[in-house]
Amino acid sequence: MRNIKKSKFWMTLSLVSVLALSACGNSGDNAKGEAGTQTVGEQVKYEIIGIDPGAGIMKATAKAIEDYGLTDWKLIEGSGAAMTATLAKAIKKEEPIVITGWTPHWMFAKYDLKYLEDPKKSFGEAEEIHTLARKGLKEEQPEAYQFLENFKWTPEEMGEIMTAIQEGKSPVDAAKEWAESHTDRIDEWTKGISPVSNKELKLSYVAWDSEIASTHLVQYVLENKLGYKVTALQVEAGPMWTGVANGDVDATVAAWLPLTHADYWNKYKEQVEDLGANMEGVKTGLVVPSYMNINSIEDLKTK
Ligand code: PBE
Repeated sequence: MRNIKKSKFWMTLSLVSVLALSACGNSGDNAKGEAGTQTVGEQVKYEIIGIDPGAGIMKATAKAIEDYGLTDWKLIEGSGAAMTATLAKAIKKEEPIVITGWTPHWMFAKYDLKYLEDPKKSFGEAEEIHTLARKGLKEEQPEAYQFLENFKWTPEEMGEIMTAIQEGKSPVDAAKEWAESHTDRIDEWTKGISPVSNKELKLSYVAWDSEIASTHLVQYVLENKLGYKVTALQVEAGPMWTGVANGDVDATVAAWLPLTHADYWNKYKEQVEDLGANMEGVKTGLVVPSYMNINSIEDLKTK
């Protein structure tokens, strides 16, 4: 009872200040907000919490902002880690937040989240993660090439490694433990390939949680089953592609196609070899906590 009375008091008080503000000719959004009817945009300061600027999802989000006429909205640059930290804070306080999100990602197991519907398909449709090799790898490192060509897994499998890392395991340990408990999968990918002795191999990846998981697993298999000495270079998205295109890097398992990395693909498709999808059924988009009362990107404009 007391609480209710108290909040009535505050409501009255804030109404008074709303009136006062209106009287000053300073009503508009602010007044609307204080009366408890803020739009989603007002609630989140028109900010979409993004990740690193080279990520394809940033391009797709910029396109969504255009496609849906979200003229007041800004896309905030940061990193995958900064984005999940901001998300964790918002969820803890049950505050609204709009992020750039993708699947597979541990955040969907940890929090109750939803993708905003994307009727204009700014984030594309059936997305896949592809393995790319440099030209010449097939002839020069046929064992590694064969494994990379065989390597195909599922979002659920990757999710297991991601969750282990999120819960505190190092990426190296998480990959090792996954490999040790899924020997059937490792056997399928390496079947008939004779191990090499200490040949070097370079992989490139970006510090996205999904790619940290996949690259560490691939590194583990190459090193422990096939005798390679692997350097996994953690770089930005641009250099990840450029490295494979100019031959400095042997391969990457982190190319999101056809849409997410379309710009990189169009630039480098003649200089890389596409080994096809290592994972199907992946997705990118705008993601919000399920407690938010919106369902579509369109609602960012109208609600
Ligand atoms: N991602 C995760 C990447 C690809 C992997 C969706 C953040 C991107 O947007 O480029």
